[in-house]
Amino acid sequence: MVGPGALGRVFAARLAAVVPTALVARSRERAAELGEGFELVHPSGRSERVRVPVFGPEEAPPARWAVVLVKGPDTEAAARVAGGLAREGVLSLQNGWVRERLRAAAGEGRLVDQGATTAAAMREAGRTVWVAAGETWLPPAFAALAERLTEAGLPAAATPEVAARRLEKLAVNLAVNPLTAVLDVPNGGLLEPELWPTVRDLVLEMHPVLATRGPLPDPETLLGRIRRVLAATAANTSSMRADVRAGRPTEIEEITGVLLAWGRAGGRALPRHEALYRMVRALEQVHRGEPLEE
Ligand code: KPL
Repeated sequence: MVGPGALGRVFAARLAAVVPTALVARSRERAAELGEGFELVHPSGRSERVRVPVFGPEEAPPARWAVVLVKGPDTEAAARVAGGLAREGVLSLQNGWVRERLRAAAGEGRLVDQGATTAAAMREAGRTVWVAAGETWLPPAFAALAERLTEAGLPAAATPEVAARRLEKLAVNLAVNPLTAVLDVPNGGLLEPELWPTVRDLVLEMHPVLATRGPLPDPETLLGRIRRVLAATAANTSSMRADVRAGRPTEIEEITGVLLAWGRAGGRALPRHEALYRMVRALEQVHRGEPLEE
């Protein structure tokens, strides 16, 4: 498991119960810290101390599969590490549209692909909180890995429909992540009557552009799915809100940046998404302590 963020830890902890699993951290120092173990709070509220082997990128042993669960800006570094370790394939389950970047960085002649997951986790007061087991979709070539994930309590399916699931996950992230980051509200806040019309406007604006990239449910069905994700993760801080608050780089490029590029390629303006893109970029700067340009 390359990427020991909240979701990476949950996946590693669960997989370790059914198959030998290790985490790969960004450095040897970080690996030593994490090797001490971490507290995992299950969706039921039960808490356990988890220890899985953790390695720095240079020490990690070869593996059958490498699963990448990093933030967008770390995609290339993680794909290079994963590509060097995995004998059978590299699968990313991270947010954002990064399939081509992963393939380019992981190296030729390997099975490298991106799936999608609605599993959710967050860090809270030093603990890793597993919010929802969700569902995970993998490309058909990763069927053996899907079986292990399901055994580990993370329901997963290897399906030819993975492209549709990836696009739908991107749509959810486009509607939820930048808005929660800019407004500084938990996911459930977007269900409030004052904010839901804005979610609807974002979906209506992006739908024609996303629909040129693959199969996508109609806007009302998509809104229904977004509503369900928001209800299931109502108390959650979205990953983009968490990144902004912590002064870390966000995934705005891999999420809204990708949509805006598709809009430009098709000659379609996306003023609402463009505005959110600019606001998140400005927030990143402010939280880094950099002055905004005149
Ligand atoms: O993927 C997510 C994220 O925060 O990145 C959602 C689905 C919005 C859950 O918080």
